Amino acid sequence: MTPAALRPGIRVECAELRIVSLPLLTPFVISTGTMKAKTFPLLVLKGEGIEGVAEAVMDPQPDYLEETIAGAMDFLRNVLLPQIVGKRFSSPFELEPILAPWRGHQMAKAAVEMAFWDLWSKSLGIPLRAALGGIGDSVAVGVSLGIAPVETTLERVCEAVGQGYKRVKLKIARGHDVKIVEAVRTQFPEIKLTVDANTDYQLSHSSIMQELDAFDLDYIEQPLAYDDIRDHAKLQSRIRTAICLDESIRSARDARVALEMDAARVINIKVGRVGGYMSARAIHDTCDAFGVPVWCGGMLESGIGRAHNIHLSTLSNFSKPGDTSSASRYFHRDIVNEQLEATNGRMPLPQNGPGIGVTLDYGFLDTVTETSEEILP
Ligand code: OSB
Ligand code: MG
Repeated sequence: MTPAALRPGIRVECAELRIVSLPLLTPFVISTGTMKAKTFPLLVLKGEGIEGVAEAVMDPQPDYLEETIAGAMDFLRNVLLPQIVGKRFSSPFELEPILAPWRGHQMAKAAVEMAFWDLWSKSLGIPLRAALGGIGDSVAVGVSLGIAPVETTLERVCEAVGQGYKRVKLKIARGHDVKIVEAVRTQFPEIKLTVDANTDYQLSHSSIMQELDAFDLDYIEQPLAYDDIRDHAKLQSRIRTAICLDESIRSARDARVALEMDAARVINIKVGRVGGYMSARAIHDTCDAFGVPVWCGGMLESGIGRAHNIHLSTLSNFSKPGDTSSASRYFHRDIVNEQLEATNGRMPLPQNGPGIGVTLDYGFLDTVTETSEEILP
């Protein structure tokens, strides 16, 4: 077989960019706000009769990180896609000189890179997992439960545990922390339990984090500011529970700095947040070198993003359960033809063809598409 690098590659003939909106079955509440629908840019790169697909994970408003859908659409439409469409690339690595010079916009860049990885692996006839270097046909997953009253939370935990999920993550916020964790831990003494504060605390709240030490949490995710690493190191020195960073890690350099400072002992990788698969793999490898486990986070993605997440999670250092739970927990109906469902806490790798292994249900997609445009050379 000819080495991939010597093959002619694939020409991106055109791009289709949509905004899609799917209602969520249950509003998802975190410390920064409530999501009632999942609205996202969907990108299809087309070439040589093949389609590479990805979704972008920024929110309409800059409440998780700085990017917004409006800003990303402008950047994709006017800057990134015109640099890609009409060109031939022999591998995703050739996108780097186009993507790297632009500041920020990790989620927009990731969408382009991810769609191309899908297109490229399809052109090679291999699963995305194989192109990325992963192994296995399923990945361990847990659930992420939004902020809710104690009774509701206990019911949701009970349901997730009954379904066999490998870990339960509770969203916390100031005033909604120790009591809820205590209630869940008391009723479920054995489960793997974590919390995610989505940046709601400051170093002055260290005593609350110290109280959480009593509940044998696997980690406390992103307690402090999204743009901080240093204070997380101070906090880590004051508590026994591992800190897991999410929002604060956008690059392999961020990961190295955080691990050198002992600001985190676990890292959540979201391809969108870190600017694509090359960056995600670099973070994965950096963590591996430090002996630090990673896991794959989620952004309430549709089946497209979910499929990407599952393929990424097959890399060897994804050794803690990820957030890619069953799509039926989020949506009445998905935009892909394949139903992505976990059984007994394992999500099977979608394998309906090469690449991401899922296919768009165009009939349904059209009914949930708010805008659609084509970018030609
Ligand atoms: O911090 O991981 C997060 C959802 C939206 C924004 C931020 C986060 C989340 C989740 C959901 O935790 C994970 C999922 O179920 O996709
Ligand atoms: Mg998080």
